[in-house]
Amino acid sequence: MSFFFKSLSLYFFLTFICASLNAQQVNLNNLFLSENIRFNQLGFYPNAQKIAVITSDSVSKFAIVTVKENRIVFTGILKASTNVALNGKKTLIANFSEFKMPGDYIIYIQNMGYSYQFSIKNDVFAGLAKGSIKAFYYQRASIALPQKYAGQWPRNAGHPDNEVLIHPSAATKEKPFGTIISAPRGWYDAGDYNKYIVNSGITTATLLSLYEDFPSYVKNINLNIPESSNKIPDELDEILWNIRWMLCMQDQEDGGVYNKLTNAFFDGMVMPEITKLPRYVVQKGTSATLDFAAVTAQASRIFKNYDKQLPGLSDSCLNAANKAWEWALKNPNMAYDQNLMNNNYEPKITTGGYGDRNFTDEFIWAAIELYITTKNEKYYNAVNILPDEQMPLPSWNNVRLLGYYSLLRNEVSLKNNQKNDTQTIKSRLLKMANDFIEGSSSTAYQTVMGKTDRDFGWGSNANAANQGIALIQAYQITKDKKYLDHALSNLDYLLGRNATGFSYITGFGSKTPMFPHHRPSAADRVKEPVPGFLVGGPNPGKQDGVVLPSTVADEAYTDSMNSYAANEIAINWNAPLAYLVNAIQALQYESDYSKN
Ligand code: 9MR
Ligand code: 9MR
Repeated sequence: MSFFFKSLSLYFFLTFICASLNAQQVNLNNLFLSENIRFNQLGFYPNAQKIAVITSDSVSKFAIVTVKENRIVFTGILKASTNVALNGKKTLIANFSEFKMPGDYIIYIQNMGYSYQFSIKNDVFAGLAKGSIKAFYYQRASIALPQKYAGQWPRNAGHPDNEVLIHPSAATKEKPFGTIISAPRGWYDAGDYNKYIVNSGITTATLLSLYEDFPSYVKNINLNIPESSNKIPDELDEILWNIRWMLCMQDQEDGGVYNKLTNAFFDGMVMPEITKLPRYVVQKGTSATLDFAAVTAQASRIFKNYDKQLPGLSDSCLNAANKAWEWALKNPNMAYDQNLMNNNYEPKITTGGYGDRNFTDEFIWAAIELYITTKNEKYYNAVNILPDEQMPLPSWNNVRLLGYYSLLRNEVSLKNNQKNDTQTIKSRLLKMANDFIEGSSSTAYQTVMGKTDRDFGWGSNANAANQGIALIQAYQITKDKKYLDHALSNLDYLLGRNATGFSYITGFGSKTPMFPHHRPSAADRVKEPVPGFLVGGPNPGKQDGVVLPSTVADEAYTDSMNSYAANEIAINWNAPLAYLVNAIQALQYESDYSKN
């Protein structure tokens, strides 16, 4: 055949292909964006489950359409959910897991409109994985954030905290009321500028655990923070900012730890450097002291690997942990009751309480961490590690599982006595994970989060993340992929597959919170809020008195600055988000979600 004929046939062949594809193009010009199409707004790994949920019942088919040429590349039938959502209505499910081609797409639904854009690619959560940890840098007290690291959100230093008053509730013979101590650094707790040991405990431990579970992955995370060029992983550098503060919160005299470093009352919605109110450390407590012991014990074994770069730090942490433990044995029941304290002392303190009355879980956690680090069984034997069969999801006032997770991740180094307990914990954890999974694919949003309205209270989004962490622990001990799939379903929830259609993380997604209850974001005059923060999320409690668009539990959310009960940010909510998204990123190749 001559060259001419060859080209001619190629020409006809191409025309034929183009014609048939052209026929599958959609004209989006007269159509609208529809917020009724709910899915993970960042997107999907090529081989992972891909689900969108449609909050309507009058449509029947969906198509996946390329962003560039509006070409239809996949079509499917919508299926009604088996069960109704918390609002009593069924949803329609678009499952396009079979479609695996990397690219940028929208979902198109005839008679409805098109969705926000999303990507299918390897590493699809890389930006969020970093951003969720970088958020902690933005929470740093006592240091300026220059543009070089803070990008669009630079600010001056606030709260040096090098002259902090001993509050009368914390006075001792050696340190009477008015004594000045120095306790700089640390992360601001949340939308407010105070620093609370109890909440720092679970936060710091969750971030340390990310490192302990995935060290080689975490070592490669570059956060662009002032310490990025040293020889320590950036995540650990960021954690150190808080640990160095925590260490200052221990009274060297007796080992007890102050509950918090705080103003007497909340600041206005101003930048950190504006507020010059006196700062106090208040009353020591059993929760604070045991949480401190657990974190410093865990930190001690992790930083042991960096003894050269941080001489003495690991040993100091362990000494501090042991002294705290001894204090708690002598003071096993010192609750932080802010109202009671305010009856007895001036000035009255009205900032966050984090008051806890039950210390069983804190004793379990601290005993386990000290035991794992030292291998000294006196810690382990001092408490009943398995007092009952309960497996309460971690929260600031319930930290038992933090200890259990540590036992599982350090199992190889345990003695036989503890190995029996570890077996028991394993089977209870799997039961917990199976309970989470059960029925979740019959629900309206096909996520583990939100099966019942009990999932929704102050900081409900952190529940979703902590359920995800429990499922990842189940995956780690079984390598059964269903656990990881369901952990991912909760990340899908947080990023948009939910009853409000918000991706609940500032700066990550198409419809994200613009007005979080976060003082720097409110006061910095930058339009976009500081990025990488998980807001508290749906909470029908309305403790802030702000009117919500709905009383249905999973719809009880508003993107309003005044809504601190649904739209504040907090370090103990960001840490489980950071764990969840980074763990999934770390596991994407071994689980085959992504392929090299
Ligand atoms: O800003 C405070 C927020 O961080 C707390 O979570 C919340 C509940 O303790 O309180 C917020 O402060 C408010 C205070 O309680 C009442 N007056 C208005 C304050 C700012 O909105
Ligand atoms: O997260 C805390 C939540 O569980 C409590 O119900 C609530 C009221 O005590 O306080 C929340 O924590 C806030 C803390 O007290 C002050 N800083 C902001 C925290 C997040 O809203």
